[in-house]
Amino acid sequence: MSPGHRDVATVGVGGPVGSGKTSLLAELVPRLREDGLEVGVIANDILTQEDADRLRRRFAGVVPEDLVAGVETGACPHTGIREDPSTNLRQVDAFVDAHPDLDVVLIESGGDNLAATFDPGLADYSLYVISVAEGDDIPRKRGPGVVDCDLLVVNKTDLAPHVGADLETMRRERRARRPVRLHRLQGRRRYRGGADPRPRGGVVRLMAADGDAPHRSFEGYAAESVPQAAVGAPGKDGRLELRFRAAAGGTRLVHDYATAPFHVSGTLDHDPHPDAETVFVQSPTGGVAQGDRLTRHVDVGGDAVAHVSAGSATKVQSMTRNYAASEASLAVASGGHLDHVPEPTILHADARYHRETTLDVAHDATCVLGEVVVPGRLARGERFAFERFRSHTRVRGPDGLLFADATHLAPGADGPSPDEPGVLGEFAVLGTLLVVAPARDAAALADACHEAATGGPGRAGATRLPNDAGVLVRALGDRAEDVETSLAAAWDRARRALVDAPAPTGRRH
Ligand SMILES: Nc1nc2c(ncn2[C@@H]2O[C@H](COP(=O)(O)OP(=O)(O)OP(=O)(O)O)[C@@H](O)[C@H]2O)c(=O)[nH]1
Ligand SMILES: [Mg+2]
Repeated sequence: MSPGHRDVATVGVGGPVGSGKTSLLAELVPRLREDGLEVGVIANDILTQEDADRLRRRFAGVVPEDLVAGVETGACPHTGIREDPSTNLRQVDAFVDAHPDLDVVLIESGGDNLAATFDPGLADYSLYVISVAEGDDIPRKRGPGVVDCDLLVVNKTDLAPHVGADLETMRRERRARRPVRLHRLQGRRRYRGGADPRPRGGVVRLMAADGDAPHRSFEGYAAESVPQAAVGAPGKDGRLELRFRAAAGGTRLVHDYATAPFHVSGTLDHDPHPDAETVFVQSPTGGVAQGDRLTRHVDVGGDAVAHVSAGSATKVQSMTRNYAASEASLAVASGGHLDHVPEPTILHADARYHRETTLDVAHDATCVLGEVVVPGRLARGERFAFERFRSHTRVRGPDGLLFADATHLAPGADGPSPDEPGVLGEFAVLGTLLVVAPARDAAALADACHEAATGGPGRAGATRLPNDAGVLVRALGDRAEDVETSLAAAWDRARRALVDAPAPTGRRH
């Protein structure tokens, strides 16, 4: 039978014994379910149902029991996935018969050697999982399993220092052929469903985001252990949750949770909007350090108006190992409004910082997102001495992605330097203000923001966002204050249009 006969995608997961195939499925499947996909899982073992039983227990309540099946190959595992895949194909058919809406079936092969590949009639796509502990020369040896897969997953990166494996070599060997993802599937907090701070998407995107590296360009850093305190240690793994709801007397902060380095000391009542609630998030530590993983969730309920800012600039400290990452997931329900306009981010020499922001807005909700990036302690003459900064923002409406915006600056790497024309040119400081308002007149809003922003000392402009989702304001300047002044003027104009009140002025400009 050819794959076209079934209306379901099949993905094979192959790899040597113990490399982490089952561990990968255990992480992947709940996320695919969260993405709204109906998933079936087949685990091939030589003589047992052990992996299938393990997965059934793990997926209890997430995947229906009859969508997790074990296939006992009874012989060399590759026989069951390549020479005679009929048992696996029958199982796929049984899944589809019982669950006609099934979207994807993941098929774990029994652990085998580097020659194992999937019959193309069985698997439309294949992932091949190897472990760092098997030696860093595996990719170079190029067995068909490694070469013919669609994605090579190099797992157990945590063991690299102990077995003397060079991750950079493993990645480089593969780069010319198939994409490679470096992973550590063990020792991470288990994903248990519900709000997932990590970004999701198709299988490949999922995997890219699933390991420690949030983006290809950070994979090399992700493999470096942090000498002073492990990733995930208290204080390095900060979490902030804020939930606002509309109440009789105006908006209320109904839930707040903060672990170091985040600190919330209550709400402020200085917003010119009569119903707004303001939270300034403080950071009692000296800034963001290597190995830090910070997540923030801000949830604004229907008709609530919230303003979240920071008490001071975020200083991203110099780094010699690993990197720092910050993820924000923001949501604004119908009729609600959020201003998320932190103080500037200052990238000290050798800083490596990844920031990921996801915003979900109801059609008639609005949000202003601000970001100012300062490339060093300018007063000390430190300018573009950081190593890498990437900020990625995705904004989704009820029907899916409205737009995405990415800034990626790597002064020390190949490619254009940030101070070249076409990048930042003669300017140092970069500011972005996203005015998200899918139900509003984007053209009028863009004109108003443009006029306001261009009155300042920096260079600024505003333009409509894709899908008429709102307005993007960019400002460039020599000093943070110049850029902040332009953005504050645009923010003020936008806020008057969106919620009929000026922007708060509690910030230094
Ligand atoms: N140190 C470390 N151990 C891991 C990692 N991922 C998985 N393991 C462990 O490696 C062992 C094998 O993992 P499995 O997921 O069962 O591997 P598998 O490829 O499914 O194994 P077979 O199905 O038996 O071929 C288990 O003890 C896992 O807990 C990792 O990233 N780091
Ligand atoms: Mg297994």
